[in-house]
Amino acid sequence: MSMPFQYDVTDHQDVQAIKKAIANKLMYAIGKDPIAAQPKDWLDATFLTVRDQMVERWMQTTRAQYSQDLKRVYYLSMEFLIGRALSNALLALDMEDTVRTALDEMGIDYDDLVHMEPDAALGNGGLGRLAACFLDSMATLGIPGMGYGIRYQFGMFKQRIIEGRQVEVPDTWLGSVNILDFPRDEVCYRVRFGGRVDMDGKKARWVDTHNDVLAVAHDVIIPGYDTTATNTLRLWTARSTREINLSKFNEGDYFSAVAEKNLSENVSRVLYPDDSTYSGKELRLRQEYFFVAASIQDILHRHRMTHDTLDNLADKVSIHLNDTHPVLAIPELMRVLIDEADCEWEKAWAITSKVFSYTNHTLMSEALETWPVDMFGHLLPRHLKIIFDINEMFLKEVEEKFPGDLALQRSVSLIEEHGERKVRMAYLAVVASHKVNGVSALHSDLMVESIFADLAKVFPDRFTNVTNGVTPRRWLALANPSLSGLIDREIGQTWRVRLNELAELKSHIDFPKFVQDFREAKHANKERLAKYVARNLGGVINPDALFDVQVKRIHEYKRQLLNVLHVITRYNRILRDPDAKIQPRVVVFAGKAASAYRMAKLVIQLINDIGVKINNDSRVGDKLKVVFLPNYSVSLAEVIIPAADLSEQISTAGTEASGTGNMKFALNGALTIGTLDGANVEMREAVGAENIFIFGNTTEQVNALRSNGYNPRAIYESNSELREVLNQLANGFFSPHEPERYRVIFDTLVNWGDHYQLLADYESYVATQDKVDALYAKPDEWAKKAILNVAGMGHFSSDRTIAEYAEKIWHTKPVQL
Ligand code: 26V
Repeated sequence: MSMPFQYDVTDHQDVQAIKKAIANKLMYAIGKDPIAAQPKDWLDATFLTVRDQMVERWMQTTRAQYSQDLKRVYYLSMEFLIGRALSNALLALDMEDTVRTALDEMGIDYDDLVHMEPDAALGNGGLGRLAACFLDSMATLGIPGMGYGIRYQFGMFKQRIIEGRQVEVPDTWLGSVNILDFPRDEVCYRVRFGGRVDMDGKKARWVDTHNDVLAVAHDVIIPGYDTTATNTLRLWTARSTREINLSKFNEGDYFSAVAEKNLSENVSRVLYPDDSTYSGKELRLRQEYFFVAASIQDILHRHRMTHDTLDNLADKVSIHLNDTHPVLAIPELMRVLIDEADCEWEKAWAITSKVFSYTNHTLMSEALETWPVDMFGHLLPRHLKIIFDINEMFLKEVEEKFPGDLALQRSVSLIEEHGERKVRMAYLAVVASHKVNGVSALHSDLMVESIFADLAKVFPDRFTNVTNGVTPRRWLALANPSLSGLIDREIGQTWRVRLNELAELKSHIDFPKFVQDFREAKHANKERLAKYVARNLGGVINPDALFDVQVKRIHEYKRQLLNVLHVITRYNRILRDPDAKIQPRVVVFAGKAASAYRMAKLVIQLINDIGVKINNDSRVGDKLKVVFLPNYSVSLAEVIIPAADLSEQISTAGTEASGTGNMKFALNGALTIGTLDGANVEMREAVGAENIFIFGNTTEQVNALRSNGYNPRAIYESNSELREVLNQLANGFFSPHEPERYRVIFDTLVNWGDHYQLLADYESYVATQDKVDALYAKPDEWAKKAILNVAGMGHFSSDRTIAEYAEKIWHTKPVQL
């Protein structure tokens, strides 16, 4: 097969060819004379050059996927936190050295250039980053997989810290030109809203819709690592069906002329609109329908290009629901099959319930989506009717299996009946999917015992576990060149695609030179982070101190506050006995708080306040520093995680579904201090209980305390070190200008029940931190345990995770290239 390329793919190693290509792009695509080009122009020119290489592979893969008529996986997600694309593409294509040299010869610094690229921050946290790791693994394994999501004009907000407080700033990541994606103006679908259901005999029709909007595709190339296999992330952007209202424009009413356009295009404007108001909530529902309606039309269109029937849809298509946000895809597929393709209900249901699978990512009740029936019916009347019909059919099935059990029927109904009637999206997902999985062994068990207990009675075989994983390409090879170079030297390079090979490092702990080199790699990463801190915050941190790191969304259940209680405890100990020998530590925090989450924002402010106090206290010096790094993101994680000695994974047992940061840290040679929560449980098995610091109550103990009466005040009264810390919060020790600032934290913990049981775990946490210090004082022993952590992370590659999904859930095979 020969195609007309600008340059041959076999030339890609050739520095001269790359130089020429970049110079050409600079002139002919960007329109800049190299003499006048700005750094951003060089970035774009380099990007375009590399993109050309990806496009060839992309087209080959697409052709092969069609000709082999493989089953495709569609991963529907409201969030994709893909981070920077250029360095990742260069790694995947093995072009980094060539491009580095080429740029160097043109007087451009490679590292400066790749770091200019803004992150595509189309997500919040774990769920969105997991989706990005999955895309990487699907491409690398050759699974014919495609992501579908929304191309938010403003993704996750940028976090600034002003006077210790989080301030949210819009992230204008799209910038002036965007060359990451290919706009597909011709791939455009109408998405309808509102209207009513018209019954024509037994046949329903959705009519009189208004505020329709167009969904236009933008394709992002997802290169596989060390393979020609290349997949697509298709992101939808909203376009008005009418550019401007000409008659209003002609009347001189310019604002109303474009108002309608703006209104309908709001659908892809922001990630997580403020849903404290009716219109905010409705916008979110609109977003969810917008992206799944476009995706379903697109999926069916692609199917019909090579098949003349929808009867075999379930053999050729798997649609995976990343949490409940895309669950409207279920009634939408039913609607299209019944109303537009004239399927009988039974047949439509048979197809639909084979096509879908669903992952639950949290047990937090506030994150379980429900929609008021009234709002739903206004926006999507036909879908509401379909959901009622599904519910009727489902409750009949329940009645047949458990005759007369009305309590069970009420409990599993898709409609919540007490108070305002609501549609339970998670239940709809369970009823319509052939498989439902949790994201760690513990979470999958808890899911079946708690939120889905009654549904599991009805569908005992439907529930399964697939433990999360992370891509070793981004999270070790890209983020940590010092360590990955060392590993290459020891065991070769193939761990990038067979992460289990890291187990070979176990025996290498007996080679003192390797242990020494490992320590030096960690030190280099700590210096890199120290430089980042100096440049961005102006503070000095000592790379010889223990780097103790907690980076993740700020949430009460993740218990950043427990970490803070320990930090203050250390501070008090230093002041009490200034001459005592203590292990110097730098405690690093980063993470965003949801803009309406008061308590989480207060915790950020507290961290910054204690930082000011402790970091400027001359009695403390290097013994303790507290750093809050603003604007946590994928790219910042790539700098922080490789520098960590200690990884804080300290959620209340039973609350963190899996965690994926925990895996990234251990893979980069940090030791974990953690509770038996989420994937920490499986990590302990993988690295050995002697190589991880586990503390605190188990899920059973947490639950027992909750049901038998938990008395945090008694703990406060009986532990003098803890009492001192909590009193300091209550009396304004860290906020002398506003002594009442942290009173609410004191009350939450001591007087209002301490829902996440920080006080219950405090003593065990502090005692375990003391053990951390003791081990750190023996650098070789510490390093050996850290190496055993790296060596034990093979299981936590997202390649393993995706292979499990492909086998157990999607039943799909890789493309042959
Ligand atoms: C819910 C909400 C509700 C309020 C508005 C903002 C918002 C944003 C996201 C969500 C869903 C959060 C679900 C989530 O991210 N779960 C995380 O998923 C990770 C991947 O499976 C897992 O490792 C984490 O433990 C889990 O918290």
